[in-house]
Amino acid sequence: MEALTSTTAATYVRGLPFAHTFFTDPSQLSATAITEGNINLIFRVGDGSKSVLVKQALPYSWRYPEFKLPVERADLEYEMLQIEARHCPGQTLRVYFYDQPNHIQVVEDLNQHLVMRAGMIRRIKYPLVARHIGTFMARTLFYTSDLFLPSAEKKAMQPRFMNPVMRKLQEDLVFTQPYLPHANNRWTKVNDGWVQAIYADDALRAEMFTLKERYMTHAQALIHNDLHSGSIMLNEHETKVIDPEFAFFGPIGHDIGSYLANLVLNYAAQEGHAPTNAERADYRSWIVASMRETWMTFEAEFLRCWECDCLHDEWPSPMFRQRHLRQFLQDAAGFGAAEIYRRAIGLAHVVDIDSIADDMTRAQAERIACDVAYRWLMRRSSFTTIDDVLSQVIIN
Ligand code: SR1
Ligand code: MG
Repeated sequence: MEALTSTTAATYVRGLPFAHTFFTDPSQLSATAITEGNINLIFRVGDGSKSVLVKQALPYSWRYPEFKLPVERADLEYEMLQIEARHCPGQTLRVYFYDQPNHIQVVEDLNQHLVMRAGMIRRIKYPLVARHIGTFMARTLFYTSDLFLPSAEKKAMQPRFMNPVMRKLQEDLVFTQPYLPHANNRWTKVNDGWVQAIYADDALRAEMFTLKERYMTHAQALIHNDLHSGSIMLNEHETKVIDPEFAFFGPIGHDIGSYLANLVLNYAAQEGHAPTNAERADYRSWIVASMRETWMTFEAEFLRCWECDCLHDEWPSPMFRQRHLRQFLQDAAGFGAAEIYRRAIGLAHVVDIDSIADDMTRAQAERIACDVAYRWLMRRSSFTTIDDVLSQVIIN
């Protein structure tokens, strides 16, 4: 099927049997393009009173067409959404219809929600997001790990979620290119010398490649693998995680670290967004508190699931539990560092920082974020509590 346009997206939905039960008058449907993501074509299609989102997987990334991607990623995303819905329905997007031959999903339109990244740029405080995301990560990760799944069942699931092309993309963009001179990398020009120093730092690269190897080989649980504030839609009451097309069996700390890293990126970006020092300090305090609550919720819920839902716990050791949770924390710091570096000096940046108009302020935000990344990366093996992780974030 050809790439949809605003005209053909409305015609497409009008032709679906689903449209005749969902909409009062499908003949009134019209569509507008949504251009926030990097990967898929997305349209809002509505009749004036109700709407859906139409998401089409093309054989390339729509924002970066030079990246060729398998359209079957939409099949994986659809399956992953079903798994997430089983373990954490409150945070999972509802799919109304999946057109498998054309790799098009028709999903609920979260038009009462905002992309979390956009909300954070405006310094909106979300009172429930830490509890929602902490719970989402704990449940989706625990129930797809070896701690819960029977050994054979987990091994049988792994080939289905091999997802080699999407994984290779992240191996390159997150774990390789930002630490070497590469044509894809970009940053604010005044930071030239500082970026060259990163390329010259083989100790940094060695730590990053340790994480890259762990990312590629440590099949702990079915991870979202692109869990950032652009993959979350929310409001004061509700939080939904979207876009799990990168899912594969990987390290649990990756989802946690990626999410926390994007909060750090916004913390750094407030350098250029907050109108006063007081407002900047106030929002940064909220970010740090929310990061703490996210981890505390994750830890408590993960342990609760382990305690309550393992009929035959094959890992009965309190010391192992404690060690395992500490390893997630240290991994989260390492994978979080990779996410920060790649969003500041790699290919795919975040609008939090890129929308800062003044060059010097943007450069400062890049350096604040990467300084946290450096400390997380190089000190992570000493972290035993979330406060150890957060103490590396706070600047005065
Ligand atoms: C070429 S795709 C760039 C990025 O967009 C997605 O959100 C993934 O994180 C990917 O690395
Ligand atoms: Mg995405």
